[in-house]
Amino acid sequence: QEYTGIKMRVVEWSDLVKAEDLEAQLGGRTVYLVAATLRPETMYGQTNCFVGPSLKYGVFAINDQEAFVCTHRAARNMAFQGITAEKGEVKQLAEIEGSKIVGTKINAPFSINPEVYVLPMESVLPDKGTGVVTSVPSDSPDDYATLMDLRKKPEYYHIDPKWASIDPVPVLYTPSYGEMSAPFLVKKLKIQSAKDAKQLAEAKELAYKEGFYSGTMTVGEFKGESVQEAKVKVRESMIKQGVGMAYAEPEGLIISRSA
Ligand code: ZZB
Repeated sequence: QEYTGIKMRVVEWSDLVKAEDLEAQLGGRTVYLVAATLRPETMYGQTNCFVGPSLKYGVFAINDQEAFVCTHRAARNMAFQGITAEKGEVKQLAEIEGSKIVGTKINAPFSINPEVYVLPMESVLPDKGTGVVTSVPSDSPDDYATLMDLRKKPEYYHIDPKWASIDPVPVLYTPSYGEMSAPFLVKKLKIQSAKDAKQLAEAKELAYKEGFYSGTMTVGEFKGESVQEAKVKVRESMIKQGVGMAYAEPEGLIISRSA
């Protein structure tokens, strides 16, 4: 899989991370949460970012200036893809539990809402992408369903309601589902919560297909262009501006997908 890695700079750590006193271990580096996405053209609609609350994340030195927060597995992949200063070398500066990262304020590149918060998502897979998922609730049914769950029960999820307060932002139009595919499909398939995994998988498939083949951008630099065209252009633009990078997942290593 060829993902786009999105660099989400830490603006302010959560209280729990602050309490850990990480600074000394970071050597003055700027820290980014790195999210892996297949939909760079939707980045205008980021409203938050997700981590798995029970997953372990590392802070990895990429060079002397920058450090990335992601899973160890992703850091290792990056080390072999020319992303780190030294090939094959994984330099972990610190370890943080996902639940502690929740509440961190980060920058969301290209988003209409440039500052967003990190929220918990139980369904984040540890062996896919970077373990960090940027959230676009207008076009990702999983993101929309999770955001609605969090808003319904903030105490239960140990979040400040403010962190989940940014509403979905329309970024593209499709003839079948209008300007917000995810809320439309969640309603249509009668999805009640993020736990309805089967229907969510179906909604995701439908949203992907319709967006890719029939979507038109309604915001951003490539407004009016097809999603198919914009996808490549937004990606290139993010890479050029230093807020995105190519990140590949080695094929055939996803054991759970084998026949
Ligand atoms: C932003 C985005 C916007 C995404 C959208 C999707 C959609 P796939 O097709 O199954 O490979 N993702 C990335 N890493 C993880 C992870 N570790 N655990 C759970 N989800 C993860 O899915 C790729 C997408 O799954 C990625 O693209 C990411 O969410 C999420 F409008 O990034 B996406 C219809 C989908 N729309």
